Amino acid sequence: MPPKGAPRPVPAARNSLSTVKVTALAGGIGGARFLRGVKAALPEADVTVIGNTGDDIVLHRLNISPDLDTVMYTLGGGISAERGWGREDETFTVAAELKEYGVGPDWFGLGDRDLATHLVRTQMLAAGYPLSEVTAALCQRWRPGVRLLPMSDDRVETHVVITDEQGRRAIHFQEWWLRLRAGVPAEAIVSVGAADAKPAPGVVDAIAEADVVLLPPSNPVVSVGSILAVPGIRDAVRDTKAPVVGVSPIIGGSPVRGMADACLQAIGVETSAEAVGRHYGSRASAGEAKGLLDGWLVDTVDAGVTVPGARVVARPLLMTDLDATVAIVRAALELSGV
Ligand code: FO1
Repeated sequence: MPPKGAPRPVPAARNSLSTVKVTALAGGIGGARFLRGVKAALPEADVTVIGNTGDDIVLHRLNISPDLDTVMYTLGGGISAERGWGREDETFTVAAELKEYGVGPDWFGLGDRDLATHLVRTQMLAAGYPLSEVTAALCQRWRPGVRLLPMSDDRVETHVVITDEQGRRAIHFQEWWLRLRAGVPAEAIVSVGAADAKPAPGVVDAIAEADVVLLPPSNPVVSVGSILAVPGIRDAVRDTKAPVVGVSPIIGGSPVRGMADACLQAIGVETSAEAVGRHYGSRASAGEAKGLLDGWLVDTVDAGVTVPGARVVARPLLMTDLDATVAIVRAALELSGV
């Protein structure tokens, strides 16, 4: 006990794990599923999600933010369980009518309910609201239970350089992903506009002031990579006082979903838990080589993987249901030491 009259020690800012401040850099479907586990594991936590906007696309003059919507719908209870994107109980009447007019593209599924989200976002952006305020307004309806911040209020779009019968050209990521199913090799993946983009308000602080920073099993190139391409965000992760733990999106040499292997190939990174962990790098490395990770969670089939300078732990990583996802989140938090 302190001597009589001594100032009473200030109680710790948080008195239990339940008020922990968690910040996650998330993409679409995999990231959103992981975040459901974060919310279930830490119902009282203060969770900030920095969402990827590199997938954003303008179609029919509508501003569409696929990864922000996937997180918002998944955590807000509106997501299509079957598709993992777009709305539950969805219809595609408008899309069918557009097809009748021969107005494309037909490779991006525009649902009727989903269209309302794009209409609200488009008119708010046109009125001059920044994407971060538009996202907050949309979340007023969906109440995802996390603070969802776009990585930037500036336009950053992922484009993919390919060579096909029309020659060498850059196409929008969504066209490569959905029309080509990433079947044509990506010679380069570019975050158009990133160099001039700024982190959205609150993004850098959310990383700097977190008790733990998580890299969910999102696509390391077009989701996590796009977020890190916004100047200032990579350094914020490198320099935060919070432990940084990533969860491998690759299990046994294959991506769990999506086509992360096609993206990794484009940047010359092998599709393995070890290669992705080393691609993110360790914060214990010095100088320019300083990476992002203190801990790297891999699946049990990848036990033995090493990331020099980071602690690697092997646990089952398939998010087969909410309980499995909660177990993964708990393992990541344990690895972080929070
Ligand atoms: N993914 C598909 O596989 N097919 C689609 O037609 C499709 C439409 C779509 C519409 C709105 C939206 O928010 C997401 C949509 N996605 C679709 C998913 C999206 O392409 C991907 O989730 C990300 O952009 C990549 O992670």
